[in-house]
Amino acid sequence: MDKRLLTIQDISCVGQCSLTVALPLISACGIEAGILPSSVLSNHTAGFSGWTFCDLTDQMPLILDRWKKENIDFDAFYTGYVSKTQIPHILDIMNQVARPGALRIIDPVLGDNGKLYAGFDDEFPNEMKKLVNGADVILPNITEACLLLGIPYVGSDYDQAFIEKTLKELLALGAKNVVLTGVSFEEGKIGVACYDGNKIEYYFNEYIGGPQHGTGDIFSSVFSGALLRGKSILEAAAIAADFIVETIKVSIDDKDHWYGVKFEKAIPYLVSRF
Ligand code: PXL
Repeated sequence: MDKRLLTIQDISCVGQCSLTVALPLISACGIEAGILPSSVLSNHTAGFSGWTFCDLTDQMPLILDRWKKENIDFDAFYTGYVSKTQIPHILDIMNQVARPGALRIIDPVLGDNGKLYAGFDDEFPNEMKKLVNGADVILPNITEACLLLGIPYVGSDYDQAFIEKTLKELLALGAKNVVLTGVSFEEGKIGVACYDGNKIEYYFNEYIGGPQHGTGDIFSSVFSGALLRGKSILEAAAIAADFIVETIKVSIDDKDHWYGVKFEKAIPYLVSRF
């Protein structure tokens, strides 16, 4: 049977993040994507002066009920931007409509650059730990790692020993694998650190700067698609990281396009990796 993934995150109607990137990119990886929108916003919350917000928590148990009646189930779950009250519903969904061995891929979307995203409160990181516990893979950035561990944000002031301690502490929250994004030990290089409880592996690219909004969601979407295509965690992370470089290259010269990256133009590259 072909693999089917369910992704749970918001629809930011405009902004090249969350479901508007997850659906096309998982599809481009050749994997069927079901979606469960957690909320609908006019646009994302990073850089615009305001936004509408329609919470869809009430729909979650109704949709789950329908799926159970239709025997609809999934090989993997990939969660992104959700809210505190949705976490028990998401756990329910992952328990009740999972095919045997279904993967839980959790991007603990909380914030970036040392700050929680607008609209999230200080208690949210603790709630997010309920999704982290039992995850097959978690995909935090360094801000999210610090928030989950309740430690001060380190900015770029860290060394390899800090990253390796952080990976171990994140794994101890109950995840089987950690893929930490945005890791850099030397100027001009950026990448990911992967830990499976046994070995720590790194993958780096050239750091080219440029716009970065939505690249976390792009990373997690491509990672999820590649993992379901049978790639290893390190291979999936490398494909996702390489794809981000391509999306930034096609966006970097357009200074007016500040709110996201033009991932659409790099889709042929992504397809060529499979
Ligand atoms: O890219 C993460 C994200 C997802 N969804 C919404 C956001 C953000 C980050 O700002 O605002 C609505």
